[in-house]
Amino acid sequence: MTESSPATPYTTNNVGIPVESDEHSLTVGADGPILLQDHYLIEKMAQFNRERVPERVVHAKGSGAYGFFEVTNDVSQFTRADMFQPGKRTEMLARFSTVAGEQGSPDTWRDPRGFALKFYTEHGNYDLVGNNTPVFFVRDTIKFQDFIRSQKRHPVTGLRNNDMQWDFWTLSPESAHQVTWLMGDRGVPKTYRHMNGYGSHTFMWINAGGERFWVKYHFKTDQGIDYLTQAEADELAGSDADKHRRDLYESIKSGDAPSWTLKVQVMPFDDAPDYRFNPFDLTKVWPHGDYPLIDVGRMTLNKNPDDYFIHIEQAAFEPSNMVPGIGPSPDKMLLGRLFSYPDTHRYRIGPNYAQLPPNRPHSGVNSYAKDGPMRYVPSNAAMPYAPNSYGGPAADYQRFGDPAGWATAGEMVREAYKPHREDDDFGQAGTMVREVLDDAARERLASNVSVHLLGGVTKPVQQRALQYWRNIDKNLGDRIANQVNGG
Ligand code: HDE
Repeated sequence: MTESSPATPYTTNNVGIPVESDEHSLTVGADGPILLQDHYLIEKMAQFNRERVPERVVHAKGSGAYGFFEVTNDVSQFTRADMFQPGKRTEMLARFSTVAGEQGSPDTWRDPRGFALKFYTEHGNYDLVGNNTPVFFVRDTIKFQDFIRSQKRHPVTGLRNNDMQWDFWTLSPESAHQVTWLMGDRGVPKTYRHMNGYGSHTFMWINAGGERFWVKYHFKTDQGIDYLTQAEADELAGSDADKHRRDLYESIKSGDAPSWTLKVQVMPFDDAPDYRFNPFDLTKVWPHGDYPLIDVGRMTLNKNPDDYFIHIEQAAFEPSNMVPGIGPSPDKMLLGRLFSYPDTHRYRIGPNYAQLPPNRPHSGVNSYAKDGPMRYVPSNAAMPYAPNSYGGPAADYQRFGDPAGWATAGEMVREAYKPHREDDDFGQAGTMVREVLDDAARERLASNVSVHLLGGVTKPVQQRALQYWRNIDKNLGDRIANQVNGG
């Protein structure tokens, strides 16, 4: 038996009872069988078997920190959301992630990065669950599950498979814009601190007078955009798979708190029907020349969580968390996500996930929800039903009701978005290649794509992929074809 000095805390079991040993189970004689009455041993084994919750089906590998958001410019003419009112400071949580890799996968694999934010506002949690790119691979929720399966592991081999990736992408030409981002420099940020974040979807803002606007969020990194080349990323994937997690933790720990400046593009509500691109299509951006960036504020991450599992693994972001002054748009991806996230949390964490520290609003809860597994914060409501005559909470439509929404009418259909005059799948990707990238960046893009296409992609899919790139930009496509065909 080890002896402890009175100053050393003594080990207890989970209900505080001092245990007899950290090292020896209770047996009949030193070599005898283990006794069932060694309750502590059994508790220890059982607890260990239940240490994991299921990892996120996408965005499993991530890192996060707490911080605050400060308003620096008056945008109250566009939204009444309390966190965007002049002078306001709101506490927040951020989680960054890769998409396709599992929990232990390298931070430097080529992938979009998640940029999930939770703001603890006066009117409950506002979650903005975006990526480090302003667009996405598909524009309808119904294709998301297929898309993700094509990027994950092959059902037979259990291996990642480039052929599945290109097969899906080339059969889904709406992916061209996002794939061009992914295969270029932004596909592997230098660290989480060196990337921008985007709300990606179009959202609705509603001001105090009930006027509606369409809005897109851009979080510009104050550390500057920086990236890793494919060679640097590959090297780090082997030598320091947790490079980006380590970087975020250590920079905050050393007092070097990263920050991002929030800017928004605002479209007057009535511009939407005739805008040159369908403004709700997630594969499109709004060129800044049409809708310039307007300053809003700055977010700063200055506090590492004191327990990774509690605060980051159990963080539950949900695009459906929208507060008064903010609403959804007719983006079919956003609308699907409004269902999917709370659903996954109930399965992954449990139905009372909103009571856990990262998910608990700072503004208090007056909900009528009750009971269920692991519930421990009692309901504030005087009676478990509404309406009641005992002073229980009552919804206040005058203050919080949102008569706005978007106007809609029509038959039920299963159709593509109505194309606007400049809508097509390859146009914006081509503009990016020709007008945003410089020669060196175009060369890195061509090389990243051709190396990827030579990594086990079958001939017919490869040929389709070369056509896909020629559709984006003829010169770039020819350059990739030369490299792939050994020209
Ligand atoms: Fe997600 N996504 N997603 N997603 N997503 C999840 O939620 C989903 C999409 C994004 O750090 C899941 O808690 C559907 C776009 C981030 O915890 C899941 C669709 C964008 C994170 C889910 C999309 C994102 C997730 C997995 C099609 C950028 C990590 C576990 C409409 C604008 C959040 C979980 C964190 C996570 C579903 C598309 C970003 C399964 C159905 C587009 C940053 O619910």
